[in-house]
Amino acid sequence: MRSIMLAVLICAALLGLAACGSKEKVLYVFNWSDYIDPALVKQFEQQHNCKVKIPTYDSNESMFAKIESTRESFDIAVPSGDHVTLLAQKGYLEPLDLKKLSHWGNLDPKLLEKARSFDPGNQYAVPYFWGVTGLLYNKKNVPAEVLKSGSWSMLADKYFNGKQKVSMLEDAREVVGAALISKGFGVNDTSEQALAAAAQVLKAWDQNITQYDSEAYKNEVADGTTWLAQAYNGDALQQMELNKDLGFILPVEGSSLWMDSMVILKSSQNKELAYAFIDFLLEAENARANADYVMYATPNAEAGKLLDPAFTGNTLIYPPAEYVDKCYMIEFLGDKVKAINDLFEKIRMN
Ligand code: SPD
Repeated sequence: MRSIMLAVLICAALLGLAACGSKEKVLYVFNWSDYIDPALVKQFEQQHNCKVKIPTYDSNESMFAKIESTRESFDIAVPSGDHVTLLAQKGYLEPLDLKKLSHWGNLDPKLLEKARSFDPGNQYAVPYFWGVTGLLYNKKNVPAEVLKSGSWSMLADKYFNGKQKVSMLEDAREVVGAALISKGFGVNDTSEQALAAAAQVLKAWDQNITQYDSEAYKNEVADGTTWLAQAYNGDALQQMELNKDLGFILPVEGSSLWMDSMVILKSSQNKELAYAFIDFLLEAENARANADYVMYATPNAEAGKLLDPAFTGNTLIYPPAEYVDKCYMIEFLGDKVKAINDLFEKIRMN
């Protein structure tokens, strides 16, 4: 009798262990919205018998605030370069073990070098996509006459006065950056002279701006609620795929330039799965499919070889070198960023 009971107990314990072992793991990837191909996520879930949850954010600032308050909630995040530096300085990032990223070699060495400007030694960040910021418009609503300057200054065009049809991103670095560039300064210039010039421009633009927003405008430019919107290039191109009346301008004065990267949070409870996910996205064919879906420029050189030449030849995704020369990488500014944030708050709260 005693041996039967013992056998039952052992079986129950083994079954329990098996049930625990087979419990589906959940990977939390904190990402920008519209920034990953859902088919790839599904494929990874099937391959790894896990669930990938992708809570989203619409600015580096909100991503950072959330990570500060609930760090253990996420395994991977996708900050822009300046915020990679900030997260690393705060000690929130896991140093990369490149032995666990078998497809790291697919990354373009030139872009890895660029990434070292915000992540010395490529210690924490796996470049994901890079891009520029410009102006999305609806041809049905904005006459060619207004668009022809190709300049940031069209944000202040009198055509829009009193119409409540213009928006800019909810992104201090992008909004103040655009104003700085329009006055011939770089996006990282926090000198008094530069910010005073930017403040003047922003006041003029603000008369036409209805909202500072990075999400709603995507549908609103298509449906005519908004006629002209500052936009990240890939987000604009995703909308242009759906609506042939939309167009996108890279302003003649130049633009901001940024690179978003995947990082693993030190507090992640699922580091092995996080590595597997990043490595999966680094595989050339997966990186190709992802770029094709999100319409941003990939830093994955092997994926670049697989992309349609119409994609890599699209100058709104891969601007020509002479345009890139007029662009400024958004850099980490430490405490100096406060002057930019304060100016943005002052303008939008006005
Ligand atoms: N929907 C994806 C948006 C990606 C934007 N990248 C960040 C740019 C920050 N200046």
